[in-house]
Amino acid sequence: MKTALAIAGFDPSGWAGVLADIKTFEAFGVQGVAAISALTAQNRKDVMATQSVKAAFMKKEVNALTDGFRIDAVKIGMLGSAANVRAVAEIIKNKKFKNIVLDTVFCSTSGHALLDKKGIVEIKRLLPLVTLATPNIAEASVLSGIKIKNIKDMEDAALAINALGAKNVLVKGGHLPGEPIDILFDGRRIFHFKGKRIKAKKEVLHGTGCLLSSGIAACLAKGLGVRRAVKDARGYLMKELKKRG
Ligand code: PXL
Repeated sequence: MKTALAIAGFDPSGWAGVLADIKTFEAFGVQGVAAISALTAQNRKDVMATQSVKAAFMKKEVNALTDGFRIDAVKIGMLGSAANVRAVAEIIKNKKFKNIVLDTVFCSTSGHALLDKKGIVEIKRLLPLVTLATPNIAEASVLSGIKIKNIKDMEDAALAINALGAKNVLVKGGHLPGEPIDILFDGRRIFHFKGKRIKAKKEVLHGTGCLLSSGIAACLAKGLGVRRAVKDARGYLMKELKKRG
């Protein structure tokens, strides 16, 4: 059985963070393990508080897992501090991890900051180390410096983030008006993934980025290519959202 590692925050409500990641890995038939980077106090509506784990402890969590598991893919989610972002870069280099999906988590769906400004600057240094980055519109705007208002801007941002080092970039368009489109740039070509907008309360969408990125990581662990992994993970996400709604 393949194994995927989530390095992410703990959301006790289970729809985001490592709980959601592990559930997703298992749904794809991949064994899930996790190193927690931050704790959060939250329910399905709101984040009340966050507390990042010390970088040295996070390294110990990963070291414990790599002594016993062969890691076939890594999903990186909320990191909580600039020190943790730097530690993850070190971990990836030391462990020579492959199939790395970086969900650039800056803010919760409810609007609570999950990474400070220094951390966001450090995230840029992680980009050259990852297989795929999955920013939403706001995150892609910050990373690329392009204020994204339409599909063309999304494509330009995907190219700009690829130029910062991410081999593949998936810019998620759900926060733009109209039918949602995600844009994948694989370093050579741009692909559009069209979806149907789900009419749901904001809280139902809590953790959708986690499900998508961990679904992609699970597919990469199984040996699928990035484009196919995005397609399958999107299918899984739609099925899960229908169950919630
Ligand atoms: O959905 C982003 C996210 C990621 N990780 C954790 C979270 C959240 C949103 O609340 O709590 C741990």
